[in-house]
Parts: sequence; C-alpha cells; structure tokens
Amino acid sequence: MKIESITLREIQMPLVHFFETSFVRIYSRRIFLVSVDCEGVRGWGECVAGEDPFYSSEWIESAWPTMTKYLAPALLGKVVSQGRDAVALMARVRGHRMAKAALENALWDAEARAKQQPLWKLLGGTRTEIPCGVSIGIQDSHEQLLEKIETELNAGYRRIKVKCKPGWDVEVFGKIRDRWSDILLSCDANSAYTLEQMDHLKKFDRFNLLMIEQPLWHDDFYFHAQLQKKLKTSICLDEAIHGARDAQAAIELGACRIVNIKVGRVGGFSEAIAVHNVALKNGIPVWCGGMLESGIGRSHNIALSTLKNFTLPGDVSASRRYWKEDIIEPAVEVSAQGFIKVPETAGRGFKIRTDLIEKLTVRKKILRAGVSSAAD
Ligand code: OSB
Ligand code: MG
Repeated sequence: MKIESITLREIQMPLVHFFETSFVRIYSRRIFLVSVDCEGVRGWGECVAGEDPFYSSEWIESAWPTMTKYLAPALLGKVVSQGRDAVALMARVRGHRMAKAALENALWDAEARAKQQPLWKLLGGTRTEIPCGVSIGIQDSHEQLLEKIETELNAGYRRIKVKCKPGWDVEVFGKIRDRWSDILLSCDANSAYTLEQMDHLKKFDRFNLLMIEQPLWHDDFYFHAQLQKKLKTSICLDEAIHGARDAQAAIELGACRIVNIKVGRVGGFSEAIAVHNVALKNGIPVWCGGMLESGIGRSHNIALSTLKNFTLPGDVSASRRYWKEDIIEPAVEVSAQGFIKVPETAGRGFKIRTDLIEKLTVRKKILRAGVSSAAD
C-alpha cells in the first residue's frame, strides 16, 4: 500500500449529556479524524486527544501540528505492507501517542479493507460479541446519578463504572449499594487522590467494587503498588500505562491487578496488542477503555475488544449514549443482554457517513506525498 495522501479533519459533535470527570466537565467533543488514501483504499482513524491537556499532556492542539509537521510527512509516499509498519516510520517522534495511534489505526483499517478481512480478525481477535459496561460521569445530584444507573441497567449494561473524586465517593457508593447490592460496580478517580488519603481510600473496600481505576497520580506505579498492598479492592491502571513495558513494570511491582487498555493512550493497535499480551502472560485481565469516541474510534475499540484477554466488560457502549447522530452506519448498538455483536464484514464493519462528516467539519487539511505544506 502506497500512502498517497492523508486528510486531517476536526469535526465538532455536541454530547447528548455532559460528561464530568474529576478534572473537567464537557458538553461537546472536538473530534480529530484522519483518513489515509492508499491506491484506491481509504482507512480511517480517530485521534482521541481531548479538548484540554487534562487527561494527558496530549490535546487536540498539540496533536494537529505534530501530525502535519512530523507524523504525516514520515508516512507520505512510503509503501507499507501492513498497518503495523507505521510504528517504525513514526518512531523518531517521542510521545504523541494519540496522534500516532490515529494514523497507525487508519492504516490497519485500510489494510483490513485491502485484504478483505474484518479488522478484528487482522488484530488477532476471536470473540464474536463483546460484553459492555458504561462509564457514568459525576452528576449534579445523587438522585440524577441513581436515575442514570437505573437507565443503563435497564438497557442491559453488564458493569457500571462511576467517576469519583473527594466529596463524590463513599456516600455515593453507599447509595448505589443500598439500591443494587450485587451489580458489577467500579469507580474511576482519574488521579483525584494522594497517598495521604490512604485511610479514606480504605473505606472503598466496604462496597465490593470490581476495581478502583487510577486513584493516584497519572504518571505513577510505585505509590499505586504501596496502596494496592493496603487495599482489598483491585487497582486498575489507566493513565499510567503507555505501553507494554509500563504494563510489565506495573504488574511486577504489584501496582494493579487489572489493566485498562486505550488504543490511543498506548500509541496504536500494535502496542495495544503488546499490552494485552503482557497482561495475558501475567494472568491480569484487561478491558477496553473509552475516550468518548465517535463511531470511528468506537468501531476500532470493538475490534480490539475481540482479543482473548478482554475478559471484563469495557467502556465501549452504544453510539446513542453520546450522539444524536453518529458518523458511522449502522450506529453501534448494544443488545438487551449488554453485548455488541462484532461485525462480520471486511474492514471496520461500519460505513462512514461522509456527508454528515463534511457537514460537521470545522477544519480540514489534505497532505499529499511529494507536496510540502506550510505548517498551520
Ligand atoms: O478515564 O476512562 C477515563 C473519558 C474521557 C477521559 C478519560 C476517561 C473517560 C471515560 C469515558 O471514562 C469512557 C467512554 O468513552 O464511555
Ligand atoms: Mg479511566
């Protein structure tokens, strides 16, 4: 596949309901899409960087120029036989994993199309349906949160994860457990606590949580390992795991018993598979995290979730929970039993709604092999 051109776009999509974590509340997503054209085959990828550098140092305004100035030029004009080849071509750039992932994944998407194979098979997946959970943000009131949980349980979701922070934690868990004593329940702190709050964090053990996700600093394993020794509840790392070596180090240190894999956070499908394999070898279950993706990133998350060690329900849920209209067809749907059926068709398995994307586009740049472009 010769990489002839790369198109970058920003589309803006309002969320059906605001999403609040311990670090920000957002009402709308600025979504960064890339498409790569390789001799008549087009692959799509989504850069999951946020609106602000709050979840990670990467954000949409760092990803865009990194892509135009370094990553796209490293790929344009090159001939690759598989998506995986993008990794070496972009290796000179340090970090910027979400930007790299968008391009690498777009090439896997193209490769699957070119080989007339489902993307998930190309990734080495085996599952025909994937179990789904939901991530529920911090709400304006406890009542509003309980109502949301009820709606999602009625829709069939198999695990409820609630965002938490000091002041929105044990009281909330208590109210949830009073009403639903035996559902699979977990929490995600997005680094809202420090080790000084050890005694407080120990209270989480009363609620039979499946896990507590990234309670401490975003870049730490060492102190998570100290905390894990004192907690009955399993720690799951999200922010701190940037690749397979991190996963191995964290697991060997005892910093977590579960790993959240986000393909953007680790830099693309190749590294996501490597993290999955390290966890599998060490008997650590994984699940697929989400970044409020449009249908393109969502379809890639579905494909990734078909790998063997994705044994826990992920944060991959129906399009309608986020968007009035998704940019893929059909939209992602979840069965009444809480599963997404994995598409059997070649490629990502969902069609792109090109007209809708065009309508939502607020910024677009086409980069071609052999044509140098001024940075913007
Ligand atoms: O920590 O998992 C997280 C969204 C944005 C940033 C970080 C996180 C999240 C989510 C949303 O929890 C999961 C989803 O896409 O539904
Ligand atoms: Mg998380």
